Amino acid sequence: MITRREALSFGTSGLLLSLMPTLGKSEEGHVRQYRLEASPAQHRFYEKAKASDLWLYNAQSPGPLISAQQGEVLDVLFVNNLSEPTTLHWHGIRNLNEMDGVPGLTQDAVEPGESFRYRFPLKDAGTFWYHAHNKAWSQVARGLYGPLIVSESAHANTSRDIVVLVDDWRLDEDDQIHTTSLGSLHDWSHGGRLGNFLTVNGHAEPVIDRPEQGPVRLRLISAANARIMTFETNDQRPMQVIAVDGAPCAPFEVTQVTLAPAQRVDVLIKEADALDALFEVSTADPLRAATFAPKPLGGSDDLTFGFKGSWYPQPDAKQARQIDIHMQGGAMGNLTSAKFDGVERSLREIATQEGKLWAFNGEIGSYDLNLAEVSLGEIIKLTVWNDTRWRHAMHLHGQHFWVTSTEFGTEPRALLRDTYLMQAGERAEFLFLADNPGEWLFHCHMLEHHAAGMGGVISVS
Ligand SMILES: [Cu+2]
Repeated sequence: MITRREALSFGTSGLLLSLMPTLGKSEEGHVRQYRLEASPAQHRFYEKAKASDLWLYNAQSPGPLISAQQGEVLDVLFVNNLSEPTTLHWHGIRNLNEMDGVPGLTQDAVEPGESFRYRFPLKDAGTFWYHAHNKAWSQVARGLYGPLIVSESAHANTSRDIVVLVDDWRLDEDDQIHTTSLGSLHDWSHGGRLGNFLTVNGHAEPVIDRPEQGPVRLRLISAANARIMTFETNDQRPMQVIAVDGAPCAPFEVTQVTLAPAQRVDVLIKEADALDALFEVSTADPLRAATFAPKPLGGSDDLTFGFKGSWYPQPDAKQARQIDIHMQGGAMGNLTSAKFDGVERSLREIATQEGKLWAFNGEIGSYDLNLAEVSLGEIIKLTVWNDTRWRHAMHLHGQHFWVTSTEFGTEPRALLRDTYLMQAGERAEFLFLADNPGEWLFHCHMLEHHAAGMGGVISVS
């Protein structure tokens, strides 16, 4: 922890540091250092746009690309220049619990003017992202997120490796964040805050450089609050899925990729010269998300796309301890009453008086809702039943889980994920070896659903 006075003494020169990550060495190995500063900042979503007042990391949308190598230690000095407390969560990282960034559970929120040093080893290579985790439904909607790429070997961010970070913003007619609808009970009880303005890497319909020929890897990341988006390339060209939520998988071919909030999918496109555009096709009016333009390769031309196995094997389900999670609530649901702060009340009353309306096992979720006490080394099977009328992007902190589903077609496929999109009425099993000690949040990543009660804690000790 860094005190306020020390943080201030960094002054503005620290801003320059943030542009130039430094690489030091310690007994833990190489240390990759960054500085991230959360502040109100203006940003233009397209060339002639009005300046939008956002909350950003280092005044950039998205926040700066943090890139590091597997086995390194990531060391981020975080400074909060906002007018309210915040934290940073490193989504998908098998993190140290005290670095997970959940205020009130794994750390105290970082107060305005204060700093916090996040420092943790990077065990896995893959596509991750970081975002605010305090009042995330408001702070992420205002722009507090950025990409985190961990490469397997030498720096992978070559021109054959393209980050495509998508978001849907809810803007008013002056291109400002629609703030009066933040906290809307209608959004919270239905599908969450859906935006009306699509960006890729912080811009509307950007032109993205791609290699003139040969393969290219797109690292698709969704920073949307709640919208589920589907992408395809021009002419619905085949894409090979090579990693899901950061974790490499045996490659398979698709023509569309659906991304729920917080999910990542890495696709390999074998012939970059045929890649002209990316479209978002989840609505009746397909949108051009980005255009690709050829550019001669500079720097490294390395290609390391070979599948060498997943991060870790699927544990034996027969050995697993089953933990049932019954999801209920929301609009048009079957939940009439639930426990809130230990007291059973009607859902209508809890919704109107407390702004809460989603429950796990009959209880409105919070950091006090303990879903399970798990022993370190136990194999766990979360049997999750989405008994609501809505889809939910269920996210487990601290470890990935195996889930077998037909999300990518008709054949069941087992994938290692950290965020799984559950269809209404779906039952799914999340299988994992609980080898990371700590208090881990399990919640819906439709950020309004989490805020309205869809979250609980799994303790591993
Ligand atoms: Cu949800």
